[in-house]
Amino acid sequence: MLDRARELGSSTVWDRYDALQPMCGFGDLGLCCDICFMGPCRIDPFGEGARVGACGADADVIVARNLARAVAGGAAAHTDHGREVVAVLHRAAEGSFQSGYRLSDAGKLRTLAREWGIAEAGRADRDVALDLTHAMTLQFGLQQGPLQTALRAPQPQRTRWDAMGITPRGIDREVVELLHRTHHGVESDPVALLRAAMRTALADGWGGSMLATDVQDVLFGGPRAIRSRANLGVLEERQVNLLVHGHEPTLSEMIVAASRDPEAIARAKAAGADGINVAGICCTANEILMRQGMPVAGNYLHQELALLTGAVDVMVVDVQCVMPSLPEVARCHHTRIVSTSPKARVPGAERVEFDPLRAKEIAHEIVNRAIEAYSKRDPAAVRIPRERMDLVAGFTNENLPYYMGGRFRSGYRPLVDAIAAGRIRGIVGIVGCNTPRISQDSHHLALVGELLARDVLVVQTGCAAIASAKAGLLRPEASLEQAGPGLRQVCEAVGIPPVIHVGSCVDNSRILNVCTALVAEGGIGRDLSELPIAAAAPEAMSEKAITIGMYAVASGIFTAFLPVPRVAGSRVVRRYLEQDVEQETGGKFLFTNDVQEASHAVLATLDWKRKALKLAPMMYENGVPAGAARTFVTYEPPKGLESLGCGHAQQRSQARPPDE
Ligand code: XCC
Repeated sequence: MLDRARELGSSTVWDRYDALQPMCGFGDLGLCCDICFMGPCRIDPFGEGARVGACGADADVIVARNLARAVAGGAAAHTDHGREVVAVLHRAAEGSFQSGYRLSDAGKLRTLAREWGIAEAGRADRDVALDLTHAMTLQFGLQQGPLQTALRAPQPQRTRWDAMGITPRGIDREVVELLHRTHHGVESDPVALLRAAMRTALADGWGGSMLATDVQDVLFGGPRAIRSRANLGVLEERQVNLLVHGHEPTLSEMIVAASRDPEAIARAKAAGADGINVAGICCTANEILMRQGMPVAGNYLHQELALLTGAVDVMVVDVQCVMPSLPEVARCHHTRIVSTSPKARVPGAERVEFDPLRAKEIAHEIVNRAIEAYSKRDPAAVRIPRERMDLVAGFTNENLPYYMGGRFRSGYRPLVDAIAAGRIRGIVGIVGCNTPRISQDSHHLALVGELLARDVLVVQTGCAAIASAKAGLLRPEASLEQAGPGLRQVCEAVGIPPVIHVGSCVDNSRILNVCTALVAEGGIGRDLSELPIAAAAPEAMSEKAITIGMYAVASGIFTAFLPVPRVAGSRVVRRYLEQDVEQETGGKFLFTNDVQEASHAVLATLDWKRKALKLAPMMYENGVPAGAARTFVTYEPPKGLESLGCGHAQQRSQARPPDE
């Protein structure tokens, strides 16, 4: 597809990334502060440059503040998504579900109502939904907590949060307070800032994201294991191809329904197509995959490549991870980009503004545009790569017990027994994005492959799950090809893939719920921090990724994060997040650019947790090679920005003042 881009004279994210080299070394280390307008101040605590900003902020404060702002941004994105879907369910219930939305999982609605203390027995679904969504809406403006869904966390973890003062008090409150504390001249203690960032992240993972998952299940149905396909080869040469991209399923679910309408199909046929093919990119793809089995065209770095095929008639985008370059790339062909969210306009794209009360009508309008566009497609310009892979997705914390234990032994006991007996080493959640800084999917696949071979069950969401999907790791047969002997036995016995796809990025909340259920099952840890589990974001790109990492660490989970985020400029920040925080939350980060180091550290963590729990030795000798894992983090300061190859520092030293 990159060759095709060159033929078409189009540039992609990789070209733009290359054109930006060398990137700012100060920024990369987290040492550029643009929080007030005295700056931007770029400081160089390791070399001969300024050691503090104009206000006196040193490297530790600047790095912590920048990181905390990223966490606030990520939490705002996820939790605002949660707010949106709660509002859609509420308005749908107010209008007695005339708008086209319906209650697809009344069972989950009632389970949630009981959890939230809302009367449900003998009441109509609509009334229960109204009360539940009202209570959920209040969680965003809550001032003193508790967040209802955060009460799901095991008590020992919540006790740690209380002791640290990081129990989230309200979803919006934590985002706002973090932005306040990072404003010029407020919080100057880097560790206090990092703790505040964890509190905000917890309001996302155990708050806004968890609400999003729950409400989406109620509205669109709790997922079940479902077959589908992934990669650019899911585009169909002889069908209208409508790609949905972004994050929120409120419109994309309606588009799927509209594409199945016999009248729309007849119109597509009248335009010369064989049918209508709806597929997705990024997390909107994951949402409609999980519930509807719609194919996935790719993860984050595939968004432009899909357009270059010339086979996409309409790409409809909502929020998050949508490159502003899309209309420009789409110009090579007949492809129409349609932006829809009131929060996200894309210059150069067509506009159909989403309104939940007219969702059905809007979905039909978009399908019609795709049919119209199809008739303008140039078949000679179409190049669809043949690659596409079968997959099974649709796992959740609610249905895994059934798939693991079967109808008569449904529960987490079989999984817990397999871990305790040393058949499965542990469970690792691998999540997050792609980035042009890393060859696409290479870290994901290296890490997943290494862990599977060592009997680790992998649970995935987001673009990480799509990377595995494209590589065939979401097929049950993958356990024969890639899993170690213990994991293979379990996967074969119950018929699941060795990599479990649990949904979109907000569905990381499902992973937290699985871990909580494992604690409740008993026998492999009384707290999340004791479980033989870990997390990784091997190709992190977005602010949401660091927010997810923060709530994983705050939840007691060891988390490998690659590439190193902008923390390298501060020893205090690195020492706290990679070492000291473990005393407080039970979890910690490993920041590295080396995927093998990440896999060794993850394996060593699982083995260490197993040993502490006195679990049986692993049945098969396939652990991390002795001495391979880094057991402690060293904090060698960089030797000055010049020696780091910092392009801007070099440019600065060579540059002449403007008046010369
Ligand atoms: Fe990252 Fe979350 Fe975006 Fe994919 S879509 S690039 S945030 S993994 Ni969720």
